[in-house]
Amino acid sequence: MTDLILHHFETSPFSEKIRRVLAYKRMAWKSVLVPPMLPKPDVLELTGGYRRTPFLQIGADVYCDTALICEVLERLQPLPSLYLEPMQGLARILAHWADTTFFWAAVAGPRNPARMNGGLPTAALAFAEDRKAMFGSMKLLASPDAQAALRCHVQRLCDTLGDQRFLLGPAPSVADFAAYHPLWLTRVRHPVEADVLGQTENLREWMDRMQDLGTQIAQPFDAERAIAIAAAAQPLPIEDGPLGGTKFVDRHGIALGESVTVTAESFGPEATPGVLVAATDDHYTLRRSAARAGTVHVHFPRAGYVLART
Ligand SMILES: N[C@@H](CCC(=O)N[C@@H](CS)C(=O)NCC(=O)O)C(=O)O
Repeated sequence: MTDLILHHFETSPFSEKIRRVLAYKRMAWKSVLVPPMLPKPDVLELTGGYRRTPFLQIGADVYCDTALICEVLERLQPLPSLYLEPMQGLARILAHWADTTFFWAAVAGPRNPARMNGGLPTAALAFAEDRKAMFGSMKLLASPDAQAALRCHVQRLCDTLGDQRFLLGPAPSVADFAAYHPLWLTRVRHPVEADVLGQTENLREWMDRMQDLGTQIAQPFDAERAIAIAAAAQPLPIEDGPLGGTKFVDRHGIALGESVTVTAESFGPEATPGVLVAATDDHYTLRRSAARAGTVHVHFPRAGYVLART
């Protein structure tokens, strides 16, 4: 298998989700640290516009969004599985809830920019400005509402867990990794705000179990070498790629071969332009050319992304 290169940053919860999956599946990976805010010239060289973190690179193939990255890792290393039968549908649904509703309650509760005052250090102000631009018209809950919602969500997770080891049974699924990372942000990155976990002993023990699922087999790497790897490689033929499935599914009246953009439906308005080379039931692939990276395929999940003709 060609090397897995994860482009991520330390404090990013979505990156932590994938780092935990890689450790659980005992997969070795190369670690490229990306800036947490714009400008990100090396990121855009590979993704063509998408700036969110993390993304996974395998040669000249770039996989955006952690939901898609989990599917890719599962195909490459099926065991231990993230999608155990008979719960795989529910696991994906729960993961989607955790990556969206639950994540935003965890972020907005303790750290709503509305609570930030003018006394912030310059770097924090620049970060807040960067994120404000990413929100666009998306509205974050006000902090008290987010905190109230977070407590409800945490209680529901607690009830779902009960006395099981993981959310859907004795082994972890993609739902556990998705529910873990917003709480990791709360407990590990912002421990002073972790009282939300105060009454939830089973959830705290579950977090410890999640934390202990394997150790990282990561090798420090850098963006320049990652781009050189993309330049030296050819994108995998669609039928040979880890996402499998070549059946063209047209839901937009856009044919393969047309010039398109793919954009996140919220948070991060930057579009990736390219030529549509695959559109299956659950993902899109764009072919694009970049000055340093050469021809790359950039893959996105359908859910959560907007496809448009250019
Ligand atoms: N749905 C995306 C969300 C990714 C996301 O929002 N990541 C945050 C970091 S944890 C981000 O992109 N922040 C802005 C940035 O890194 O530039 C996923 O699952 O990958």
